[in-house]
Amino acid sequence: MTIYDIERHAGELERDGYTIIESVLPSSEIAATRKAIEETLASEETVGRKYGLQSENLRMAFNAQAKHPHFRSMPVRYPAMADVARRVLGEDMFCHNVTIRTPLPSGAKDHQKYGGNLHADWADFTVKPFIGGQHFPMAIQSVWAIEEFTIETGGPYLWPGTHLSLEVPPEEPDELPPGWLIAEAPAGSVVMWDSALWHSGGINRSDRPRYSLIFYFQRWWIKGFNDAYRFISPEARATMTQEELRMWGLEAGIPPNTHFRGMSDAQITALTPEERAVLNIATF
Ligand SMILES: O=C(O)CCC(=O)C(=O)O
Repeated sequence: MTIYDIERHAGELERDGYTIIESVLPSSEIAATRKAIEETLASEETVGRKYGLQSENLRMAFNAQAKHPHFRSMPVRYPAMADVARRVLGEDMFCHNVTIRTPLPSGAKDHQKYGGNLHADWADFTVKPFIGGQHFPMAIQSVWAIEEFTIETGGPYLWPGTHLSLEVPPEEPDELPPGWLIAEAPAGSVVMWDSALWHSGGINRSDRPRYSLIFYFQRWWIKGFNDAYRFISPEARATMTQEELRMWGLEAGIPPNTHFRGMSDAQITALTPEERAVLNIATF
């Protein structure tokens, strides 16, 4: 089993704003993930095309954790990325969303807000509150390479160090600002960056889709833009392990400071609905 140097990756993330963890996924996992991506994209193709989520240049699906069981368990089965995120964002961080992002080999991209434009992720809470002060990491984007990332396939453009600039990048500049690199890595690797880092999607000039999954880790106390509880059906939730429920923010990773803090899972499960309500354990 590969042992990852979590401290080194967390240190790079804090210093440079990004880190690359190479060859995390075995080839069998890459093949199974491509299949799950294709199935999910195919099932939404009609609506996705109608509303611009799928085009001749790009195929995307948000909240894939709610759409296919394969994606829900990935950050638990391959824990290095969550370990790095925990080291930077705290033990109680959680995964807010996984997006399927598949730039197609058309040699072009849509310069729209689907990762094609220069941006920092969710600058309203990752950059703007800190302007005039000091950077504080609020969230981490992790792009899992389900196809190799090269200049040809369209690895992401990153601007190292810009997470500390306390600036939101210009959205549609005529020319890209200097200082970028293209993140290259073998299939099965993961590129992680501080959500405040300036970045942009690359252009796929190869002959195959650039499959990727984008898992977004954030601090527990940020509400974010979706509610995983209402996306993942009760039937799907019932099949998830405790660790998966915590990973997706469906259960607190750190127990709240209330009456049931000292109780075991078995004791909590045995409580009546009335007792749960009195003890402030969510009943719905
Ligand atoms: O897919 C990529 O290479 C970039 C994705 C991106 O810009 C984002 O997730 O914010």
